[in-house]
Formats: sequence, structure tokens, C-alpha cells
Amino acid sequence: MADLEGLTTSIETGDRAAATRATQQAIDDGLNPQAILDAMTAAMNNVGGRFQRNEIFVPEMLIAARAMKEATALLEPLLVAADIRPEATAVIGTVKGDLHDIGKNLVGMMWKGANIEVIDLGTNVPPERYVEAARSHDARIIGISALLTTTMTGMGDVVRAVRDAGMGDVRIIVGGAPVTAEFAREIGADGYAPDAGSAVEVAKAALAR
Ligand code: B1M
Repeated sequence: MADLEGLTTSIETGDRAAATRATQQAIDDGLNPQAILDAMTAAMNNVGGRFQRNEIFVPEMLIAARAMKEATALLEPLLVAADIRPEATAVIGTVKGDLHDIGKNLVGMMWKGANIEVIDLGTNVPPERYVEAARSHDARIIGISALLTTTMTGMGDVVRAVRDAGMGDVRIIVGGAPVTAEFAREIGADGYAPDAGSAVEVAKAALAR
């Protein structure tokens, strides 16, 4: 029987086998994918809090992140609709200097599920790479993720690089834990999403403009 609390605990402790088992069980039992994802995200929030209180350190964060990644990979097919022609292409990446990619990957999955083709540039992406990829893939959306207060300022560099390249019709959407709607406005982004679910609505609204 599905055990979402057990799923949270197994990700928190970095037990990959238990995390994937619990995820598969929850899927097989027909639980709502969003509820499964919420149990996983709760684990990462607990991990973040414990890191802040110096109860755990980077290696523990890393093994929790690995367990989360393996577990979310099982969820991906449920979040992605198959066999439909993409409405638009988006390139997505985590900003230069930043290696966090779980949130970015979730946004990518949700966009795929919303019929947007996603070109994932990975992490530590410099501004010129977003520009080149958007141009070569004829993308209409650029998604930038940042998890660190020290790297979020780099999002402004990406916006400038895209505008300087004369790509005014490309919509830039930003997000990540330290990012706010006000910050997004300040740097001239076209949209801000606080989570992967709302990133779909924000992308659709940006495409409709
Ligand atoms: Co890091 N880390 N980390 N870390 N880490 C945080 C972010 C931190 C808040 C922990 C803490 O202190 N409580 C803190 C940042 C403090 C700050 O700047 N304010 C921190 C730190 C300090 C660091 C290091 C500097 C630690 C060190 O080395 N001393 C270091 C930096 C490395 C670097 O990037 N250069 C570091 C390293 C790491 C690991 C590598 C160990 C690992 C990342 C592994 C990986 O991603 N592959 C890691 C982890 C796992 C975390 C926490 C625990 C979890 C992040 C996560 O995956 N959350 C995190 C604490 C926390 O967030 N509670 C922390 C789950 C994920 C689903 O949420 O990414 O927020 P999130 O994504 C959400 C939304 O933000 C939004 O949608 C997602 C889903 O709903 N969203 C978007 C994200 N991107 C979006 C883009 C959009 C729209 C919405 O549009 C394009």
C-alpha cells in the first residue's frame, strides 16, 4: 500500500532504493501524481531546513537530491502527455554558477506535459548559451532557474544578452526559491513562476502575448 510519509523519509535519508520503491507503489496504487510530487518536495524542504541548522552537510544534501532525481524520473511519464505536436519550443537551464537542477527539471517536465518541446541546457549555463540555443532551436521561451541568492543576479545578464541579440519576441520566464515577482520585473523578465505547476500557466500566458 502507498506510503507517502515513507517516501518523504526515504528521500530525506537518501535511500534511493526505498524512494523508488515507494514512488512506484504510489503510482501503481493510482495516487494523484501531484500528491506524490508534494511528498517528494516536502523531503527536500526538510533537507534544506536541516542544512540551515547545521544538522546535515553537503554530502547528505547530495544523496537526498540523487534519491529525489531517481524518484521524479519515475513520475515523468505521468506528467508528460505523449504523441502531441508541440505548441512551441522552450530552452531551459540553471543560471551560471548554480548547480541546482531538481526544480528546473520539474519545470521542464511540466512544460513537456503542456505540449511545449523542451531543450534542457543543464546547469551552470552562461548567458550566451541561452541565446545560441534559443536561436538554433527557434525557441519562443527561455526558462531560467536559480536557487542561490548569489547566482540569481546572473538572470539579469541573460535577459540583457537576449535583448542585445535582438530577440524581442522570445519570452523569458524565471523562477527558483530565492526569486520573486518583483525581482523578475526589475530584471525585465516576461514572467515569474513560484512553482512548476504555475510555470505552465505563465508560459501559456507569455506565448499568448
Ligand atoms: Co543547495 N542550497 N547548495 N544544494 N540546496 C539550497 C538552495 C539552500 C536554500 C539550502 C539552505 O541553506 N537552506 C542554500 C541557498 C541559500 C541561498 O542562497 N539563499 C543552498 C546552498 C548554500 C548551497 C551551497 C552553496 C552549499 C555549499 O557548498 N556550502 C552549494 C552551491 C552549489 C552551486 O550551485 N554552485 C549547494 C549545493 C547543493 C547540492 C549540490 C548538494 C544539492 C543540489 C543537487 C541538485 O540539484 N542536483 C543541493 C540541494 C539539494 C539543496 C536544497 C536542499 C534542495 C533544493 C531542491 O532541489 N529543492 C536547497 C534547500 C531548499 O530549497 N529547501 C538548497 C526541491 C525543488 C523541487 O525545489 O528547486 O525550489 P526548487 O524548485 C521549485 C521552485 O523554486 C520552482 O519550481 C520548482 C518546483 O515547484 N522553480 C522554478 C525552480 N526553478 C524554476 C524555474 C522556473 C519557474 C519555477 O521558470 C523557468
